[in-house]
Amino acid sequence: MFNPNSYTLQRGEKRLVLAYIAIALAHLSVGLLLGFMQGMEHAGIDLYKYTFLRHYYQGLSMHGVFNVLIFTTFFIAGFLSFVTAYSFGRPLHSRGLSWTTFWVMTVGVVMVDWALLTNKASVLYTSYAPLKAHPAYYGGLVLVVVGTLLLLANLLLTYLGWKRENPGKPTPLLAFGALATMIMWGLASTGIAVQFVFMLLPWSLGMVDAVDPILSRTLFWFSGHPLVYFWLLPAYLSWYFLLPKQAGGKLFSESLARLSFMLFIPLSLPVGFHHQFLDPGVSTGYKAVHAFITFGVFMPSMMTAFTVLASLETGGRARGGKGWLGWIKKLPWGDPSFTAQALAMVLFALGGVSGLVNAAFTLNLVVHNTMFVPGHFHLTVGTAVALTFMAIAYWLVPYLTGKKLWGRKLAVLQSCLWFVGMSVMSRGMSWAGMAGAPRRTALGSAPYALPEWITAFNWMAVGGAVLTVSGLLFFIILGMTAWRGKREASGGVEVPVAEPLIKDEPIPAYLDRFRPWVLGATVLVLMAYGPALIGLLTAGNPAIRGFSPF
Ligand code: HAS
Repeated sequence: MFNPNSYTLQRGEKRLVLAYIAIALAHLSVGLLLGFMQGMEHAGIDLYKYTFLRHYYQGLSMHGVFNVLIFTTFFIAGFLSFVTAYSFGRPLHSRGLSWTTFWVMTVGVVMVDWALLTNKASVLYTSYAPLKAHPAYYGGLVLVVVGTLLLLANLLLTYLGWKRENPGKPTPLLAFGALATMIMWGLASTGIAVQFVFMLLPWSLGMVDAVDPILSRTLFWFSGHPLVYFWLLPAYLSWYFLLPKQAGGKLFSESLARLSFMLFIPLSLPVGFHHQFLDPGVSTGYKAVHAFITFGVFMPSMMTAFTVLASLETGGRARGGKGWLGWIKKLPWGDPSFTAQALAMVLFALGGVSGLVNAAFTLNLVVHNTMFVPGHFHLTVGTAVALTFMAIAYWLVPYLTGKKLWGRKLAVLQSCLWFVGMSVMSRGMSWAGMAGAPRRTALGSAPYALPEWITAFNWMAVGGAVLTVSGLLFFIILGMTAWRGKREASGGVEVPVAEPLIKDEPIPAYLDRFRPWVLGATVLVLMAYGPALIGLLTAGNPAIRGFSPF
């Protein structure tokens, strides 16, 4: 159901969203610079010696945690709080809970930052045992996850309040997308909750002597794969429910959009073993089940490709586009928020293809733990998600600050540079990976580097340099917007809520009720993980004492 409304967020609500975004972007800025240093290291130029960082692995740990854990989670918390309040036309259920959530997450981030900056948590973002970090690192990450669960509680309470007053009405689309994302994540987070609270934290505090690395990795990937959809779904929310309006068109199909979000709830979870195809201790049968379901979770993304493209076509045609492809030219390429998202989608299509390579049981043998995998995820989280969040910032920051976006043309250039830089860098990564170059390795100083890797590494360095320029431009534009942006009511922007093409399309109840999908997810998880987990728990695998790389 289309639910246009003119709810204006209160000053305090805007401040909260801005605070989340500020912390997210502060971490992204450092994360991007560290990425540049990594690219240079692979090309043989060691910049770490000019900084206070001890080594490549400290920089890599910070790069991963800052970009994919902190930037994403804080941006998502702010953005989903915003769209939920906006589309329900009311503040979130509890202001106290909203601020408590923010402070719990912020205290967590301060602990994580301290541990990383002091080289006490150089264990890379996957926190694999037997690498052991300082307890502040694990404790801080637990607080960040607790914060996301508090946010879920607040969104659910707001939803229930709205439902009581609007019986029988379908949930407004923006809030629906936010709830589906958070419900999926609420279920998914149980894996790392158990891993961190009952294994890694007591182990790093010295309360237990040793941990089972395979069990620990299995719990991590139980949450780790759905985590990528926790990053992706807010971008999908923008592509489905906001971008068509920015293109001058309509949402092609409300039912398809709802079905796609709902499918992510059961299908995101039972796929974690596709990260462990090469791990011992997990039966081939269960790995095959997870591989099969991975091809299932590919489907809602294919539905998204179809629906979003069709929605953009309605925009291009409404703007006078003719012929099979002529409508593409008519899209608003001068709008940085549109252009950034359209380019993010183009690269995401390639990210999807490389995901299929990873997911194929046999091809995974060739690419696992090689540079091919970073090639994949810089197209997905590094572009589909990060560039879309930048695009959202281009209208959301002006809306929240009441300052018009500074340097619109420069912002279009920034999006194009990101596209070019990432195309070149991820091409270099995939190429190097297929030639056997390992990932997560200080390759610049590796004596075994093969001559055939060199050209690919140079592609990575050139792409990384272009990306760094794009990142700097992004921060200059937002900084100038805050400092010199012309004051205007709501920053001169309107929240671009797209209207469905078919007005008042009847929505089947199963596309508006979360309960059956949560039940389906629980059953699937029990089937796909239950016996494998029991096997791991009872196998008596040797627990390993671990060591701290600091
Ligand atoms: Fe992945 C590893 C499989 C999606 C992130 N993935 C990773 C890692 C990360 C990551 C971070 O099966 C590394 C983890 C680590 O550190 O070890 N991934 C998949 C599959 C998908 C997938 C099948 N991944 C993502 C997303 C991520 C992400 C999304 C972040 C946001 N991934 C794997 C596997 C591994 C893996 C294995 C383990 C590898 C190993 O061995 O370690 C699918 O969900 C992808 C579906 C995507 C599509 C594309 C749809 C396209 C759309 C755009 C259409 C628009 C167009 C343009 C064409 C089907 C929606 C229109 C524009 C106009 C203007 C006209």
